Amino acid sequence: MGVYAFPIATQSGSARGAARPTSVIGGPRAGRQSVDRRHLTHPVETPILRFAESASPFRAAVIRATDVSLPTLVTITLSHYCEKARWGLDRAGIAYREARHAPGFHAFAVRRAGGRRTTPILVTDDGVIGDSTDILLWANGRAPPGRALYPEDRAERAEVLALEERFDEDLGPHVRRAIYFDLLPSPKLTVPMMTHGVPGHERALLPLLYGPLQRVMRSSMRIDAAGAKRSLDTLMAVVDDVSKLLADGRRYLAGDRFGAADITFAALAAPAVCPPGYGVPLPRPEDLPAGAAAMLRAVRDTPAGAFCLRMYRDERR
Ligand SMILES: N[C@@H](CCC(=O)N[C@@H](CS)C(=O)NCC(=O)O)C(=O)O
Repeated sequence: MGVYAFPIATQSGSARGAARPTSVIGGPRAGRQSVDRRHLTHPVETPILRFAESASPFRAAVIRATDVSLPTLVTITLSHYCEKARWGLDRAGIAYREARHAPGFHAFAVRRAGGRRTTPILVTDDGVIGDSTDILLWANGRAPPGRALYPEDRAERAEVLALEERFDEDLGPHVRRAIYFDLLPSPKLTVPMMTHGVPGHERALLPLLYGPLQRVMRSSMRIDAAGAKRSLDTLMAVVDDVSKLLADGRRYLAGDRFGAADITFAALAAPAVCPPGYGVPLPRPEDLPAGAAAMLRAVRDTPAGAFCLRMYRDERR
């Protein structure tokens, strides 16, 4: 997991303040003391952070004297683009808090935080960032030495960005459609994943709203048998290309260091591979419906599938 900055005493600030855009990118937030948090790290799971996010009656008084306005990552908890952003922030050593939401409910949170429609969005003192690649680039600009996500060399960086773009366009949406086609009919599998870490009212309401939500998801993502089949072909073409790239024995997709291309491929392929260590516990292969189980075997049996599992095992920290 990542690190977070230990709360620092400032004049003002609130835990919730982080969820509201108060400035535009590039403009420093008025009246706020600028503190470089990069060297003030602390394990993310600490009593003070749990306390800061709790409803304790003592919290307000403490918050008046401390600044816990970390960047807030607003997510659909299960989303693989959100997993990409989480992984990038963790890897770059950026302190942040995550506001997880169930699909459907995310729309209110995104709107409230100043985003457009999709998650992830990152609310920072620099402004609201509404795309996973932009979040990784922002994190890269703030990463301490040794934790960069992109190479400094222009040509190498362009290669990473081209791979990232390909995965964002040709892998992410197709993995999502293919897996939802098989999983949406099984709320027993999907509801626990969709509600992992979300607010209590969303967890309580999602099962009741599951029918309409499923219909909206099916129509907005055009999830049907023909679409799922086309998506499977498209995603397997990307998987084949990645397997070819790996055939020369390279350890990472671009250059000799782990980075944004590896994060993007592994995170966006993850719902088809079910690696241990994903931000939400994914089903065990033996619990998957037949179609999803066949896809998992097909992807896992390739060098690219093995690469995804290795990235989760060795680099998801
Ligand atoms: N290009 C965007 C894609 C993000 C995306 O498609 N997010 C999906 C979740 S996987 C989403 O928020 N969908 C909800 C909606 O469209 O309302 C990125 O990289 O951040």
